[in-house]
Amino acid sequence: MVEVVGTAPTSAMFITKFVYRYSWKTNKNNIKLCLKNSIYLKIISMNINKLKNFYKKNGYFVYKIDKKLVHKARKEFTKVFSILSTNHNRAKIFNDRDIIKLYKSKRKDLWAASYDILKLHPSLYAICNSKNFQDILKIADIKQPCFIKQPVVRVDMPFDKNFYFKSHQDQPYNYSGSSNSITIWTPLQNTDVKTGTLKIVEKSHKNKKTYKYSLDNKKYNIDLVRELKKETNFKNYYKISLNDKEFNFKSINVKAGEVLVFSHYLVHKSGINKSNKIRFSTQFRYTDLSEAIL
Ligand SMILES: O=C(O)CCC(=O)C(=O)O
Ligand SMILES: [Fe+2]
Repeated sequence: MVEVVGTAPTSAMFITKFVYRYSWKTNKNNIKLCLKNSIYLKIISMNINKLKNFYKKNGYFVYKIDKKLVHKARKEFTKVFSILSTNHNRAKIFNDRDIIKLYKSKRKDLWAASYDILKLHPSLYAICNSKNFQDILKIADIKQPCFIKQPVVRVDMPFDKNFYFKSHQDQPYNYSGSSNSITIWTPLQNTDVKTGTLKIVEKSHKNKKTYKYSLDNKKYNIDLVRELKKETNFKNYYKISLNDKEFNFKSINVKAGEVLVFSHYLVHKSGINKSNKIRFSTQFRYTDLSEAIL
């Protein structure tokens, strides 16, 4: 059975290796949603100084980027699946339905191989090389930006919970990064509760506190950094969770052409994709070299 790893908040090297190893083997409705989400409307219309303050206080913000680049990346991604499929004498791939068909077929390995190529695709780098990203890094006060690790792509298939991330902070996975490190979560289509947008806990980045994890909600005593530093294959990271009862989660409906930027101390979790489309997203993680402990 081929095991495919969608993605992880991977940054510790061994987890990255783990992902590679296994993956090769193996106008109306929107307006309604916006109105419901008034905090969202407030953020999206803020100027840079207001956003800086909002970010300091809440640990996240939403920012507009070039929609064309986002649409292009999604198109190019579909093309990657098509090229690999036709290279192996299979049908052309035109849309999400065809990708889902490939995923469910005997040639899931072609899906996995395509997935591995996505994070290397130039269209992804066109997004993060845009002027908007420079603005974002300024708002987050990152003076000498550098990737903590290679950008990640998630391809969340409908109702596939395998790669669902329970509540966590990114910081433990990126413990060598600067304390002002950020994730720029970039969906390649509109996201909402149905598509499985990210759920975040406002202000949970405060005091740079890190929380303990638990397996199966038993005892909240797992120090994730310590586990990761052991460099043993800590494969449980998909199964562990912070104590959800401690936090008040909020879904942020991020649209295509927008990004959700958050501190590595902010508590968040995945939303499940309950739609019949694929939820593509990319995660750019930045550290500040001027503050990083390397
Ligand atoms: O996209 C998701 O569902 C989770 C992503 C995440 O936790 C992250 O990028 O840090
Ligand atoms: Fe995360």
